[in-house]
Amino acid sequence: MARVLSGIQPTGDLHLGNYVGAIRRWAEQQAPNHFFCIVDLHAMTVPYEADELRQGTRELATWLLAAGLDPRTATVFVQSHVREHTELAWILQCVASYGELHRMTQFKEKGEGKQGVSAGLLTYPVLQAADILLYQADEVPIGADQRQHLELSRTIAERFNHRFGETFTVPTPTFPTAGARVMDLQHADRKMSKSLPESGTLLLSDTEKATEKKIKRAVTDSGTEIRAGDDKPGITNLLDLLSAVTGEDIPTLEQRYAGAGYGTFKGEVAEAVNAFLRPVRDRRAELADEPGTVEQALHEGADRARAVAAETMAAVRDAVGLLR
Ligand code: ATP
Ligand code: LTN
Repeated sequence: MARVLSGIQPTGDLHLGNYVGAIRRWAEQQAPNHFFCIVDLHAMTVPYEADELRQGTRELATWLLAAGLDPRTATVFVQSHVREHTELAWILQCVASYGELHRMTQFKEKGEGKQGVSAGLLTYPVLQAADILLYQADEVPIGADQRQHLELSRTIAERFNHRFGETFTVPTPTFPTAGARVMDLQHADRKMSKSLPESGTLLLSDTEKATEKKIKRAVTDSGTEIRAGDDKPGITNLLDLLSAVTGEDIPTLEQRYAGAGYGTFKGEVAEAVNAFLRPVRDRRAELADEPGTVEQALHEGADRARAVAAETMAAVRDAVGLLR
């Protein structure tokens, strides 16, 4: 059975894109050799507040469990709780080259033209490679935006194996078939994003009322027809969204809403999204009242992750010539 690892940063509130594009798939396919890492160390590469990081890490863990990740099945853990991540990252920094890190699009996007860019932002993808290689992951489920980072992880693994002998599994990225790119409700040409949490972003933490309001205010197109097409980006988005949450295909939905007005359609999309998120939101509210459950899950998760990570690190230390 394939070993799976993925990671998510504890930065900001989760939105429907994160859920549909990543977390839902993690939960649906979870198995005992699947690892999900809350990458708090990655969140330190850009300016942040210490209290918010701590709070965000707890919050994200709560949402992951609420979304159905079961700590009795999969391993959910916090990156900084397993020290091997930073240890391996250093060793891999001596394998990766400055040039290839400097060429990463994320570094250019988040760093270019800014003052006081951290060295951590440059070495970010090496820490990500360490996250993956420590667990000898065969598969890494990610969104399309992470393709380049995964390519670098593969390069680092291959270079290390070539130089020091077979040590790491070379990981393969996997991408979702549906919901890989949920678009912003106000800007139909831009992906829904945590960094632009405006009225076009549907947050998991929004109330049902707020969700409804955002959907009712979503941009629509001229005309009255409910159909998908390049000339109708707003309605296409809403149809995609409805399809992602109901599992019905677009032609079926187009047929159902033929002749219906935008208002009725939006009302039904809002209802479907709220119905879809209700169990997750309810479970999240329950978990908020039992912080011990989340803490316990993270504690056990770290223990399980550590056991695997320690084994890999022992082999790495020998391979690179560190004295036992
Ligand atoms: P930021 O806006 O800060 O870049 P983000 O919203 O893109 O954050 P990440 O933490 O980078 O979120 O990503 C977590 C996971 O969610 C990744 O696997 C990513 O591919 C996926 N994801 C993010 N946005 C979307 C979206 N709009 N549609 C589908 N999947 C998404
Ligand atoms: N860079 C990723 C988060 C991330 C990750 C990982 C994803 C850190 N380590 C390991 C997959 C595997 C992001 O920003 N979404």
